[in-house]
Amino acid sequence: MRRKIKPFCIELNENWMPRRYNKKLQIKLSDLRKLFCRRDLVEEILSSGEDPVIYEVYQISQSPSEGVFSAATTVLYPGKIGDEYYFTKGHFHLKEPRGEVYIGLAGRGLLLLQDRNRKIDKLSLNKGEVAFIPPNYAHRAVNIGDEKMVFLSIYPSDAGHDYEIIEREGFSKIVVGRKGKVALVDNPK
Ligand code: S6P
Ligand code: ZN
Repeated sequence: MRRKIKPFCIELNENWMPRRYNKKLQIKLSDLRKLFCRRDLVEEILSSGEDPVIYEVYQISQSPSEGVFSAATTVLYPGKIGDEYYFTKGHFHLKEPRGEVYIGLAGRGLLLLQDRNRKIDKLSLNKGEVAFIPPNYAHRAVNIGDEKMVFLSIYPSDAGHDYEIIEREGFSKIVVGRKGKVALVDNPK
């Protein structure tokens, strides 16, 4: 028989961090070295001894059962490598069909969505905006502002994460800031 899961509530503090979480992940530039377009600049920064934190994830994970949700607060710092804005790795969900909801809590951001045919969509993910990610779309958040971008994600706890395709192929578009404007351009890689 399936174990009964009790309802529960977790408070977010004034910085939108959950007061209780199971796991905290800290992703640094060295973890994303293959993903930024200007790998030469990444290696230059790393070889100078710096390895800036790009984002942190505070996960409220539940057991991977059908119908159960997990959630996470992500704090994505502002910055660029060359003219490419800082982003999260991005992933497909392993299990189909599993969608997700992102809720913008602070800052200015975009959500890049890529389907299995590498077709790109983009959604705005500023403070106060709620983005619905359909199943079968890889998703990546991009901070296009000067402040921390914070969002809450809510996803089926049995979704799983497939990072491999994105690590191998990247997204077909990247988000850059050029001459004061935010633009989506073809990934030159
Ligand atoms: C999980 C959800 C988010 C991300 C987080 C970090 O399905 O999409 O909690 O895990 O924003 O992004 P990534 O791509 O490194 O997992
Ligand atoms: Zn996801």
